[in-house]
Amino acid sequence: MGLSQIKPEFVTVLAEKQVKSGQTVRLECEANTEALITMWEKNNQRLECVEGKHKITQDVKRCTLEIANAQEGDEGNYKLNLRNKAGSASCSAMVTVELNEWRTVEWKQMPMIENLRTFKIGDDKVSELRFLLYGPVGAGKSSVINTIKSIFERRQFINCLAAAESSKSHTIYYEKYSMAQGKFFPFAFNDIMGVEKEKCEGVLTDDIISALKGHVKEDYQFFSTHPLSKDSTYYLTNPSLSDMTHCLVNVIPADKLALIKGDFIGKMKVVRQAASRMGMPQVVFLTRVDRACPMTKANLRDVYKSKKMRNKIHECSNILGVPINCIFPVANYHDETGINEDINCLMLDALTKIVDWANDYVVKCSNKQVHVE
Ligand SMILES: Nc1nc2c(ncn2[C@@H]2O[C@H](COP(=O)(O)OP(=O)(O)OP(=O)(O)O)[C@@H](O)[C@H]2O)c(=O)[nH]1
Ligand SMILES: [Mg+2]
Repeated sequence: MGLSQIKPEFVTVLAEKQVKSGQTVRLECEANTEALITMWEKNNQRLECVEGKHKITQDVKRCTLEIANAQEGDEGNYKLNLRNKAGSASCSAMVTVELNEWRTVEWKQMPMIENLRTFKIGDDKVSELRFLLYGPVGAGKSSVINTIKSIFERRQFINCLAAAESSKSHTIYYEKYSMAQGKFFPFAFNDIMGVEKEKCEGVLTDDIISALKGHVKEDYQFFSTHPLSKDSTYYLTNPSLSDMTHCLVNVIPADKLALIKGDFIGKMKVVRQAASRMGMPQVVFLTRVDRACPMTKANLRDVYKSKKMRNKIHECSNILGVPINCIFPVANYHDETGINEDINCLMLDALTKIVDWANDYVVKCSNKQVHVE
């Protein structure tokens, strides 16, 4: 029997490839016989060879496909079909191309901590920059506060009660968590009741807007049934710039983006419009990244290399209408007992930016006040 009559089989098969963007992918395998007709496919379609990009070679029984300068578009399932008069065989492999890091983070915490420690607010009358955390129930608002406080205290902080998973908000009081240690770290975070899916539950939009304007006193208990009344002892009639929120932080769980819709987005838009009218900076902390992306869970430093996270950030931007550069994926302490520098750095990177933006807002407002006086 001539060689060409042997039914083709693979002696070695194509192997899955994961390469960095720009690298050359080399797919190769060996058949049991020569003089074969070969055909390469990509995603079940005949591969259209592009000069300078694809190079197909056949050296006796060895078949090779090289893909130069791999880019995202080169990803896919590559299949090699072998054929002769005696029969056919095929094998395939996935090619994935890692993204180049599309945002960089300084993975050293001390320079960022030092920078925040010595931060000077642009108006002497404002002792703390105030951030209001706002978002769905169980988004990780309280956990963000615990994580930031843990960074500054250099030990795990759990006073801001984070809850087990539930559909009802665990946080119901308006509480302020100051980061200040003496005159250092002049930042405060207000924890607030979560927004629930149902119309009549969770924090009311009017109350959030009152909190942005500085009308809500600490320890006020939120009610889903009625907003804070102007007659209440918890209503601050003439808030100063220090009482106001200086940056609205929308906290959104990356692993539950699909659940954020309808009524809920409507509520968030009203709040965001109110903040926009005040000229207040607004950002998104995209939490629970470890639950949303296995690559990020395996190594937090890959968060800006992960396509999944990039897609989540784009999806979040589309849903909420917040620009991409105002969306920060963050990880919170949740099951760790020790301090983790990567968790700290990702949070500090976001914090460093929002502190500057909140300070710009304070300076803008205090200039306006001076102008009016
Ligand atoms: N895996 C993981 N879990 C997180 C992360 N952040 C928060 N969690 C968990 O998510 C759950 C809800 O977190 P909370 O901080 O209580 O959320 P919240 O937004 O304050 O919730 P309410 O006050 O009830 O509205 C808790 O079980 C946290 O441990 C994170 O980055 N990764
Ligand atoms: Mg909470």
